[in-house]
Amino acid sequence: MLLGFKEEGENKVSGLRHDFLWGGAVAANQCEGAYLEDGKGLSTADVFTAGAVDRPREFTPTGVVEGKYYPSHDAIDFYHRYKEDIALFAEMGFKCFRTSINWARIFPQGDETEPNEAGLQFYDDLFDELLSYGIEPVITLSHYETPLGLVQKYGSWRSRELIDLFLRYCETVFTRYRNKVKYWLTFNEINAIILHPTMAAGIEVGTDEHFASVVYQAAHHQLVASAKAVILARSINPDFQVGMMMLYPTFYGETCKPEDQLAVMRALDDHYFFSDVQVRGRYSNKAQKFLEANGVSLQMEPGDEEALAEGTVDFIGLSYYNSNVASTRPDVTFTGGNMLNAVKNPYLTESAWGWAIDPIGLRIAMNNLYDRYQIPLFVVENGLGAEDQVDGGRIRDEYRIEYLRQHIRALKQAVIEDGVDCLGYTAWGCIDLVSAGTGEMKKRYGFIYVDRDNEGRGSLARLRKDSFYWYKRVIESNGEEL
Ligand code: BGP
Repeated sequence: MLLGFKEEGENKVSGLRHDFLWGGAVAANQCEGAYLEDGKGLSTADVFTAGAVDRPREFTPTGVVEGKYYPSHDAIDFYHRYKEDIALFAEMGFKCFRTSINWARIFPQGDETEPNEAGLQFYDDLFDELLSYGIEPVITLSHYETPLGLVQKYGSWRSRELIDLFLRYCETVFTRYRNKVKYWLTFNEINAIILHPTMAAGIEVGTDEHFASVVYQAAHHQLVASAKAVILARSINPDFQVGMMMLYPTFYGETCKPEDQLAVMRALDDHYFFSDVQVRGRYSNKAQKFLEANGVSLQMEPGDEEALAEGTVDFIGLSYYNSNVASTRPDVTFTGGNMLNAVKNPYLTESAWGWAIDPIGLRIAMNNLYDRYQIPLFVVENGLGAEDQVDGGRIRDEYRIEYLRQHIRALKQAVIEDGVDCLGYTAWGCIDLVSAGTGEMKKRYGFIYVDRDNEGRGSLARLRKDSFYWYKRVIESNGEEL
């Protein structure tokens, strides 16, 4: 007789790890503002205008264009208000806080030989503030914020020179914060380079260029840079834990037709392309065949393969928002999704931005990754972007609570029922911030409301939403009380 798996609660053997890292996540460019303060240079994020769900953000690589609105310039002014914000995170009981270091605060143009002390000091103060509350910083080295100087001078990650410039930056911050930061992530959603190379890597591919050759060569540079950063990190502090970070798009076949299932496999291969290198240390046979079939001949240099093999990561960070459908039909209907539009799934409801709400997809994502790689996972982004109404000072965001409740339940099932090793969970945009996809403020993810609108109006005052009190209980009970 075959024994079936039990549903949650039955024969439960254990819960989440006692040191489970509950917290929230942001990125420097989406919250800090102060875009030219204390010597900071422009980053790619500073030249993305505001857009909307039906109006793409415009990228102005020559610099800031007068008359256009760039939401990162002030964002939510975290740069000046981080103490107030961290006090609120501490009130919720955060064990960790994920943010990024904005590379252009440390090396304003990206290729200076000496770092900018004021930028380094800002992150010293920020990390000290977190540590004073016992909140562990989880730091992304590059989160969609390449210094613009590197785009203008080198063509960004098209150029191999970016590898050494990135490593100079890494060495500076690894050394400076070696006693303050333990958890590092190299590139945010490294696989997003194939979906949105401009946002992810500062690259615009011309219509006369071979898209795959440009993008996969740039990706190779990032992969080598990431591997070398891991090696460097270990030489600076062997206790560092360095992770990769990928956008995980769970795919379902539209039907049980074998061709649809093959399409699922193919769709996921696009993304495992990256994690296979970062976790296993080499391009898989399938990845090599894929490059060949697409006419890409990667320019490798001696030492690249050795670096990839040695610089494998300690854990996998993933973002998960929505699932997708693989279909072989030409006339499918599309809806929204993180970085890539998804095929509509009739079994799922969607957020106001059209992103399918699918907690089971998170359980599947975690199982797929853990079964494949057998190293710990860290869910470093998950959340619901929604418009909130302030009603007499109160924000009743039951929809957000429901989304998070269901996703945390799915995470627990992956851990408790399926045996996935998961280090922690950081809800995306724990405080309202600028949306990466659309540049809007009204697409809110936070437990903390920020009074700021799409046009940059508002007092920037912070308000606790109903979800704030809910998440506090979740953390207090280590996920038992949902
Ligand atoms: C991920 C990014 C984040 C974040 C999130 C939500 O792709 O890593 O920076 O913004 O998605 O997306 P959006 O802001 O478009 O709603």
